[in-house]
Amino acid sequence: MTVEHVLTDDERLADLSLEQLKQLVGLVEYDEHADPFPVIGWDAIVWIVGNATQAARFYQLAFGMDLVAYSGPETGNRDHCAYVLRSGAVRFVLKGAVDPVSPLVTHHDKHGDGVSDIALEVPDVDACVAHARSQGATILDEPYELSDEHGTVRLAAIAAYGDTRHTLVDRSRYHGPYLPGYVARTATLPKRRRLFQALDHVVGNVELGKMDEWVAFYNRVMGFTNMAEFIGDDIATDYSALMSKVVANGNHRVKFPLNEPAVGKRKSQIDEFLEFYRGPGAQHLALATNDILTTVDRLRAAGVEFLDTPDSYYEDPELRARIGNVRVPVEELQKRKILVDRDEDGYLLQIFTKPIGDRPTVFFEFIERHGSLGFGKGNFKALFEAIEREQQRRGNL
Ligand code: TYF
Ligand code: FE
Repeated sequence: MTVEHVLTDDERLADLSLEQLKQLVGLVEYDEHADPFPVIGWDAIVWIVGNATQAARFYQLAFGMDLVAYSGPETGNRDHCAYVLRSGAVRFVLKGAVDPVSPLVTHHDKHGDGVSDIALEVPDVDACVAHARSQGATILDEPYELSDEHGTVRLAAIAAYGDTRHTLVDRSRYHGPYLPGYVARTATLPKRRRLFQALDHVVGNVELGKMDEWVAFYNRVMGFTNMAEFIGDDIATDYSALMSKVVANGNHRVKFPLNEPAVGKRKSQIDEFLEFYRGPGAQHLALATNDILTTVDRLRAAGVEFLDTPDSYYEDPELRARIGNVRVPVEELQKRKILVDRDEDGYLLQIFTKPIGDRPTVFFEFIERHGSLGFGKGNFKALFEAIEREQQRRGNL
């Protein structure tokens, strides 16, 4: 039996239709009743940063996100400031320590700015935790509840790669702006255009030899299945970069590519991440947009820097023939350094930022899907060469 898709509250709030969402991130139908660990979708990406007050401004001013909630000393939270931002169905929570002995200080000291929690919305927290425990997962927080005048949320947390965690959230009985402890807060900024509508995938970098272990973790503990795309030894040794496999939840809203470094002649980009993040962690977040040209123009105008793509990429006759016709002339993509990939199902447009913080660690991808359910495998050579040029400029290659 297949279950019809339904939109999550966040997607409905963002005025997305099911058709739009299918196009944006690629959804599939599946039998939820056979799923040992049902996941509705993303709940939030929680960041720990050195200065949440300034980072929140950056994501509002440059990424066009909206401030929706806040927690901090003014609301009785003496440990840290936390800003909740939205763009379409995407929710970021930016946390920065106020108390000099906050546990957030330890996390930031080790990792720099980064993702601490990839939180997922689930219909039954207890069932997920029971299954995870039976499969040997580390339960970081046993199921617990938080309540305020807006209702009750049930949560738990399990450990993922490195210091990354998955908080599991049942917010079906809650109607507040984020979680109990947060107050609704908006900012009076000029009206900005929404630059992305949904989160497409979050990539994890793990140590050499650990990729298959983490794929098995997501298979066993969270019932995720493997997607077709993978990067094996062939690409790894040719481009000295990485090996990669992708797992997804039942409906494919949540997709996790997992990378490990390849042993090549040079220092892999994944080794550089592992060195500067001091261990495994979230490498990039792919944000889905239905107008990547405008998104890139606005981001560039706000000072966001992207990886460069040489003109030879667009002039390559083999690539031209392979990608065929896309919705705009290739020159429009070339002007903006946007990459194209095509597979049996359709095509996708994508572009990658440089690392967004001080350390050469986490960065963003913007992606516009037109049928393709892949991750841009055809672009790996051009992309990895661009990443290696940056690595060289940083003196890490
Ligand atoms: O998510 C992916 O798999 C693609 C490809 O350092 C990719 O976006 C993989 C590794 C990387 C950059 C992009
Ligand atoms: Fe990606």
